Amino acid sequence: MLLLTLHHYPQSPIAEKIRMVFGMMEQEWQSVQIPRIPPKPLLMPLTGGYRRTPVLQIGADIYCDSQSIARRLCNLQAGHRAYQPAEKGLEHIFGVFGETVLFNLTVRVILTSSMGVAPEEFIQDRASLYFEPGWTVDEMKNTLSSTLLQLQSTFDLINDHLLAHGPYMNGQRPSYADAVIQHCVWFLCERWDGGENLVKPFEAICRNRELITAIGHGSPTELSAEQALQIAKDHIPHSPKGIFFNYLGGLTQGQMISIRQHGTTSDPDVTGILRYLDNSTIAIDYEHPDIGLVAIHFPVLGYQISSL
Ligand SMILES: N[C@@H](CCC(=O)N[C@@H](CS)C(=O)NCC(=O)O)C(=O)O
Repeated sequence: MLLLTLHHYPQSPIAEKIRMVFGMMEQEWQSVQIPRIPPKPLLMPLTGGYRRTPVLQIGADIYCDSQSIARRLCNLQAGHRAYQPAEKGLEHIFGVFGETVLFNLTVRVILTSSMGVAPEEFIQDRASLYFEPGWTVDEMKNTLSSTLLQLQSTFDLINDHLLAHGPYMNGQRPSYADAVIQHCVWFLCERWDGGENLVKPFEAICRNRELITAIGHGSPTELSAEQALQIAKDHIPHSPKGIFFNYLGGLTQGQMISIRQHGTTSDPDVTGILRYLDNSTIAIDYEHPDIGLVAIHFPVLGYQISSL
């Protein structure tokens, strides 16, 4: 049985979401630390150029983006502890809300309040991923109070739900949806000195935070990036091939395509041969001289997929 390997760094909130899910799954996993900003030379052979965090590796199958990681995990036996089968659809829908609304607002607060404090190179890099092109420091600072109002409004919705149905989003058992909330609460409280005060009035969210924090991260062991590359080299991809999508937009299995996170110009295109496509997931075959063939998996939602 192949171990799960997470490529990440401790400060990454989106990696924290996956680490929380590992905790719910009581999962053993291997932890590879990657740099916080490019270059990431020991990650690129696995991801074909995708530079974001986290990335999950299972042998020579590589899962980019927390959505595609979530979908892979929920199909594992232990995944049922974090994704009750009957709730899977709602869990993923909530995951999209988490990324597009909750995380977006949170990251704006953290980055804006880090301006002039965190290294300029870091701010510039992250702003190119999360802010609109042409953003200015003044504009971000002027809109901070409105961003905070929106964030509180989002917390209010979640808090109401937890008061009525909690202590977990799904009722009596922890699940992915709790990690979707709590990685943002964690980010806010770890990295912004106003975080604790902002969250405090939302009592059901705070209770949920205590419960999710107590679950922990499962059982990680350290692995070097070189060892992770060797694992990929020693394996071939095991994920299925095929096309299972009604509307294909002209795509055919075996053709060259490129994939990029939607809505940013600073994420590179990842190119490879279309291996698999269904309503939620797309995978390409990608060959790197150092490690041979890997299959790289992305979510369909949120990604720009183009024929070459
Ligand atoms: N849609 C992606 C977003 C991932 C993302 O933006 N992660 C942040 C870290 S929390 C990142 O990649 N930052 C830049 C980096 O690590 O190079 C996902 O859900 O995994």
